[in-house]
Amino acid sequence: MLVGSVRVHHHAPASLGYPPSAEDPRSLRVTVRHPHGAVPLAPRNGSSPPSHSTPWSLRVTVRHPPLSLLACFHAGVRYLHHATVYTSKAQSMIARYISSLFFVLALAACSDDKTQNPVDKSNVGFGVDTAFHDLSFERPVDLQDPKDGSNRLFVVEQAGRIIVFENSPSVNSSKVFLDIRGRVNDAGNEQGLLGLAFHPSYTSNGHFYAYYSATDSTRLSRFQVSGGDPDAADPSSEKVLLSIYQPFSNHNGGQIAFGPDGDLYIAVGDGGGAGDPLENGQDQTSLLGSILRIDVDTGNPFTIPPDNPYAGNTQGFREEIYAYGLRNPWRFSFDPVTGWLWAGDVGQNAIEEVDIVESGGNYGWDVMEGSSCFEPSSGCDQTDLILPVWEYPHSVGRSITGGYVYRGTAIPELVGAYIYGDFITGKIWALRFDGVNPATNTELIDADFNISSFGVDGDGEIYICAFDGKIHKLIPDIGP
Ligand SMILES: [Ca+2]
Ligand SMILES: [Ca+2]
Repeated sequence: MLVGSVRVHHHAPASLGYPPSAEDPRSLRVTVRHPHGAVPLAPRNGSSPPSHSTPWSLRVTVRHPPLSLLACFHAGVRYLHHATVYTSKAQSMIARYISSLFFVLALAACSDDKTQNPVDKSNVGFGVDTAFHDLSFERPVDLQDPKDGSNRLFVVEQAGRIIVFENSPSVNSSKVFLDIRGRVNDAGNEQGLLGLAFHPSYTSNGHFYAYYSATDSTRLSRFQVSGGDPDAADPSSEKVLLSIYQPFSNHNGGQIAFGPDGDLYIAVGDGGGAGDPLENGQDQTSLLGSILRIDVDTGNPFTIPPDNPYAGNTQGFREEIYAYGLRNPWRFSFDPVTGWLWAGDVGQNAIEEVDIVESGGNYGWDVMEGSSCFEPSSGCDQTDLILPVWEYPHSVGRSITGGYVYRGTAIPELVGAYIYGDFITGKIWALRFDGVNPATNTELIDADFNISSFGVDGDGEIYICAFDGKIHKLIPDIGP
């Protein structure tokens, strides 16, 4: 599975900004491609001319491009001079380049211990506090910040309302931003208005997206804020982008979020019923059991990003699919620093899992539940299946609620850790994973409420949507 890759070009454009060497046609250009874009490394001058001018490139696949590689780019750049050879010596260059790459990886992994060590609880405890004492919500299932500088938060109520209020602990009033209860089917426990995403250019275009259950399908729709009131959406502005038939009432997915690439990602469950009876998880001709990716800025109503894994395929696979083999990825998020897509995939009988989702990845369901064979129950073919970076058994929790990588400032011990929880038990954990070494997991809190979702405000602080009707906030607990 291609996640990231390294490309080496023997012609470096001047635009790289490493004068004067960058203007030298003998320079190397090295970029590390991540799923969401390229990051330039360093051009490097040669000391003798290449023997011919045939362009070449080299691509090295890197699974889970290490977090530490990003963090240590600049430190690692100086070691890339090992890659400086010429087109006439391409073979030796490749060997040397690969070894230098892994040298950089090893260096980087060693130099950024914080990405991997378990969260340190020796000096600080962790707690939750009711974030807005005077506000209560009915089955809140999502919390979003529009990133428009307005210091407002938006909470999604499952029955079909979006509530807006000032992000202040003393706030004592809220407004109904959108009420589409008449269009939303929330008859089933997992049905309703499930996800909200503001367009990255919300400030200028006023577009936001909602994912909800209709009669026998789930819909992805675009709405628009009203012309005169920033606290009121225009319910008549709905434009349906996707309508996905749901054979059962459960496993509808729900998260929608824009990635760092500006595309919209949509979590879709396997269609429901125990054990994926319709075998949607492994069926790429079905949108079910997948995370989808679409470009909402071009086309009508959208276009397929050209680098989607099945774009232009001739096998009948759905081109919207970004990754598949998922059971019910109820919540996923992007780490704004690494660009990684973290998902919590709700398990069947035994195992809850955390996945880092890659383009074209097959996350196993229902061949596997977590790292165990499911169908068949033993001896399953695991070829090309991507296993979770973390999982826990049902003795620990019974329904994972995916969260966010903490990038706030109030709790420095958690920076870079993936904060997630369990709907049933109320436990909240911090998971660290650097893309290379086994993940480490630390239980932070055993809360006494059902955790339906997490959310992040403009400061990167983490909130918890709970079925006690309150929004809670993750806080450092200095203790008695
Ligand atoms: Ca099945
Ligand atoms: Ca899986």
